[in-house]
Amino acid sequence: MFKTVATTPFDDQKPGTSGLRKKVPVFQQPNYAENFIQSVFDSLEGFKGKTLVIGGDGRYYNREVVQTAIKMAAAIGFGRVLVGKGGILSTPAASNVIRKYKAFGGLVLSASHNPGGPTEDFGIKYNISNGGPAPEKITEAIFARSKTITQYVIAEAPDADIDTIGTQKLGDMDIEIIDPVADYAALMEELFDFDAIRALIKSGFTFRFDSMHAVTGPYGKEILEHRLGAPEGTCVNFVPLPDFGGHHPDPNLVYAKDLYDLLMSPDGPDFGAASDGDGDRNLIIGKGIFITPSDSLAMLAANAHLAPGYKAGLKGIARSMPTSGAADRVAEKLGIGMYETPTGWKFFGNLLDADMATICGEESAGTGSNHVREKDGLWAVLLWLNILAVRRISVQEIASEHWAIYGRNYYSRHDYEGVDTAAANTLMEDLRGRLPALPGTSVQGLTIATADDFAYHDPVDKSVSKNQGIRVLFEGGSRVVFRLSGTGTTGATIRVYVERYEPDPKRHDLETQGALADLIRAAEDLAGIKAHTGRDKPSVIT
Ligand code: VG1
Ligand code: CO
Repeated sequence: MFKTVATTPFDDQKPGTSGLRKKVPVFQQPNYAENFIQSVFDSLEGFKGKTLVIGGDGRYYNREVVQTAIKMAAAIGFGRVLVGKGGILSTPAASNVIRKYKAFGGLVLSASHNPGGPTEDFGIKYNISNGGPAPEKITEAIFARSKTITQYVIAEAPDADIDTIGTQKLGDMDIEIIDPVADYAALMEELFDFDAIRALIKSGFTFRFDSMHAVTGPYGKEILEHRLGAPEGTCVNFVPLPDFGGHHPDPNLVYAKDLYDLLMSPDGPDFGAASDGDGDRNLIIGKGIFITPSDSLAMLAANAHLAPGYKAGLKGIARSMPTSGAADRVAEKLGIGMYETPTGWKFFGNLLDADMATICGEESAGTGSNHVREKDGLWAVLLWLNILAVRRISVQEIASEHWAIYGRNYYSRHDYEGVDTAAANTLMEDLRGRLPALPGTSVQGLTIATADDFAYHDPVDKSVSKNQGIRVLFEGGSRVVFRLSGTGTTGATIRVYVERYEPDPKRHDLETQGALADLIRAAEDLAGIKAHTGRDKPSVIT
């Protein structure tokens, strides 16, 4: 019942920041998904008879690749696959299932916040037994294997019934179809004070959770409306669609503008949140105030002890390098460790496993903790709700109080999307070449203190990851960071991260772009974005 199929390598199967992401038609080429999945299996050892978790965000082509993965897992010798019903598992839910059922690993099918549909994006990511994304050592092995692969093995069998909960057999392998929401919801009930949140809602507190027609729809409905008693209508866009209704399922101020506008209107709700395609990102907006993800990380860390799951306090905080330094000040005050990692959740795994960090975050709307090994959108929403339920003050008040204590890190990211790849590479190369000469010079009246290309030395496994983003630090603590995205599928995306620290409470209510204007000009002067790319403004500002 198993067959061996001869194949030839594709040269473009290098996993990026978070797995392999390509346009659907690329994945639909004969053997393309099979080659990558076989390359994953060929890079692993000791999985015979063990469990593999399979699930995805429900985007176009999800069901087809779920079937392929099941048949290949059977052929290669896994003993059991756990598959989310309908092929659905949010990324954090998949991480939880891997951990809870002590699986060997998991295949998470998603292109996250990228659009979906027949001509849009699809992706495959492998997660290891701790529930987290495979570290670089494994992704490099997968890429190396994909370049030499000559065959793959697959079961010749009808498709499994992935829409009925229960167990089926494929050869010796068990296929267990599980409820995608139940285990995750149970974990959230352990971490958070559902009674307190219920009481908050009963008291008249109103909020909206926007799933952007992506995977958190059923999770939000079950947890927020059914278990916490939020009125129907709290969850919007909660029916997952294979093309996300034609939108970018990216919870930022551009793609979740409706939510933002609602929260800025005087008769809007008290709190608004959204999540992305695969459910690992979060957008947090209070009435009249957007909380940047970097600030959200800092505010959650400062208040996390108010939730039952974190009442013992935090061991440490970790953030990606481009994320603002707001959380660093919280760590300093709490007297706990602070770790700065490259972009991408895979770098947090070791710190979480070693119990050096409890909460982690990225400026790209990713926050999470040691409860799983992925960032977790709904978790962040629930932690905010738990804090609001205990403190009974507004989001605005939490933010103002936080800035008064710690100072404010004004922060913004400017993305130049779909730029010519060669031009983007030249821009980075040019800038890299000029780094040694920058310290001591001035740009837009700002004196450069240091300039480097970030390299990470993992304190746990001692691995080194180089070229993780160019950072230019100015005297006084402001900085600009430049890096190329590793998740896009069309051309290159240049990300420019801009940050200014403002200790003076009298200057905590400035408009963000204005507060950063000289740094934004400095970034242009330093990198020559217009000269290299022809773009005179970013395509997305977050
Ligand atoms: C982006 C974000 C990064 C995040 C990654 C995956 O990567 O910047 O912080 O971890 O997406 O998130 P890049 O390389 O494009 O900057 V998700 O929600 O797309 O899995
Ligand atoms: Co995501």
